[in-house]
Amino acid sequence: MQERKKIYFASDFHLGVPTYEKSREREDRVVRWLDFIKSDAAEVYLIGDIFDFWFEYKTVVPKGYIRLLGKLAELADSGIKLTFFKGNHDMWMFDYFEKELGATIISNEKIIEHNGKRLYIHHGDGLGPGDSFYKMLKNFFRSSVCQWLFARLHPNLGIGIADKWSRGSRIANDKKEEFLGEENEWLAIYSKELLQKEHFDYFIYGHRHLPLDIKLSASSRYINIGEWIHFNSYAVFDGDNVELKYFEKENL
Ligand SMILES: [Mn+2]
Repeated sequence: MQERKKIYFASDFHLGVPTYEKSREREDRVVRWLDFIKSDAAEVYLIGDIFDFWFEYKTVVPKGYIRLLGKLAELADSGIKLTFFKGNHDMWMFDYFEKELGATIISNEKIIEHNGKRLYIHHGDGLGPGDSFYKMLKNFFRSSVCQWLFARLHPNLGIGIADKWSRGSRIANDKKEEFLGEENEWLAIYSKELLQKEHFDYFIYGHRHLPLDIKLSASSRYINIGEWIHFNSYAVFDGDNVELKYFEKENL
């Protein structure tokens, strides 16, 4: 077997929308991707919006996603380390994946260092200039009061409301994002600000739903890992370089 040394990054599968069938197709693709990478993966980072909606009650989790969860369990049991980031769609992950998959759950950013390379990783929501309404909403949704109140609703009602809401999102309606020019890419702006204070070789985000690889300085790049409705895009770090890649591009 090949030596396991790579770190893989993917996000924004948005499983659950727009229909069960479409979501299953995507879930099957993600499972094929996990099979494809498992022989040389040391770690897999799922950096948010894996589920279009997720909420964990004390004793109940949402139905579905059984193939993905089974495959992740297989990888975890074979020694691959899993890290989940909370996205804006699935911020209500608590300890289920920690308990079942031995995964680490990250709420905000995570900085990793390998071979002298520094990587800054974040889902990408609520960063950079503007968007103060969203930032406020995010604080409220993440508050224990809000979570406690939501958990008091019967799951059929709570998840029912959430499903209705998420079906209105751009991604659920098959909208492809467009590049706005480097000067308008807020995550590039935010990354450049961070670079003033400390060095990072790579910034890796999701959330933008657009695969991007932008040079920020002579030794820093901003990689956005896109989404899996139109792109099947992911990134891989081999200990030296981060590369943006596409899975089963011929089927898109
Ligand atoms: Mn997303």
